[in-house]
Amino acid sequence: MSYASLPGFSDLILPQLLQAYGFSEQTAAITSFGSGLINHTWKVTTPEGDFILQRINHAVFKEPEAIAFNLELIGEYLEQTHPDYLFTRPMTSTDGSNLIYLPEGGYFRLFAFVAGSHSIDVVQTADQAYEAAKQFGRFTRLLTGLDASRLRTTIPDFHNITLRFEQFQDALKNGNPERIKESAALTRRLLSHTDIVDTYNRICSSPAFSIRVTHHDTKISNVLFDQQDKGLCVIDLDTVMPGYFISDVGDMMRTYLSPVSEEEKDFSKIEVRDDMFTAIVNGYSEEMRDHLSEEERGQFFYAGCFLIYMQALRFLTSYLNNDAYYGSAYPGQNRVRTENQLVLLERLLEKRK
Ligand code: GN1
Ligand code: MG
Repeated sequence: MSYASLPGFSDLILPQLLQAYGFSEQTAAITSFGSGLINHTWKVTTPEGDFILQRINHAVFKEPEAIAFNLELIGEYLEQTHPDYLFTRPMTSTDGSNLIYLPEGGYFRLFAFVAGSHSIDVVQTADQAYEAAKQFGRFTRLLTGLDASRLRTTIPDFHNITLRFEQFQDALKNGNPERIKESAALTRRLLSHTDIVDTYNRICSSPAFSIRVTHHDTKISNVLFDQQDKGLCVIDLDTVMPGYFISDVGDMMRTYLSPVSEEEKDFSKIEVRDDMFTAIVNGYSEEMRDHLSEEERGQFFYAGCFLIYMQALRFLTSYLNNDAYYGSAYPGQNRVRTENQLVLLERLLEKRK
């Protein structure tokens, strides 16, 4: 067996996992895979085929069983109603479990690697944005017949911006005093957009906005594409929960509109590409048009503002709390990411007209 970069793991964990799924240690090769910050992912290559192994971040997902439950429920439903949909369900171990717990390693699951598929890390063309938006819309549409309230909530209040705002205010009171001082100008800029929170509260109390099965992590790397760059399906379903469409559309806006990511330190490179905005609206609407109410259809622009603002709040909250939750790869990363998201929000708001 060969492994490459397995941070934090003793040499004992992976052999145990391979065994749990019935693979031979001698012939399996494991490499780190993807760029997610929360869960860790590996690709497992074996003579029987390729697989994706993932460790669930238990600090973030307090009840990994809730994820396993949701995937089973959705998997069953899709098998009955849309058997052609490519749904990436966790594989069962030799003892019939779809979630493995190892006391020294945490929670793991394994997926078959979808042959012939690839993912994209950065949106380059509007066609890619369109295809991705269509896939996220399709996922929600195919599940409209499944009562979303049957799903378990894997992260409580994940996209509740009212709570995120409260957490930010709490960090302003109880966080690291030096960081609070240093972030005063950023804080002022953030506090000038609280109308975004007010609109969210109106949405929550409006009967025109429906709770649906929502993905909640619609970055482009969570879509599988075929060799012709057509979307196949969505992956990374841990945050699939009941939610509003603004979450999925908003996170696409947040991550596809600008040619540079949330990590970019040169804020002059941040811009809002009109063709990406149109591609997201068209791709998502292609699937969801007949399901969205007129009021919902009027909130595509707001969706972008909502998600970008919430992310800025979450990054600064993390920074003020000494990088709790997100961690940081270099000092100040979460402050830089906050300002990046704030600039993106400002650029988007300039387009309102
Ligand atoms: C986290 O680790 P990753 O990239 O899948 C976060 C998202 C944020 C994103 C920002 C469970 O996602 O909500 O948008 O970081 N996921 C969780 O980089 O908190
Ligand atoms: Mg994720």
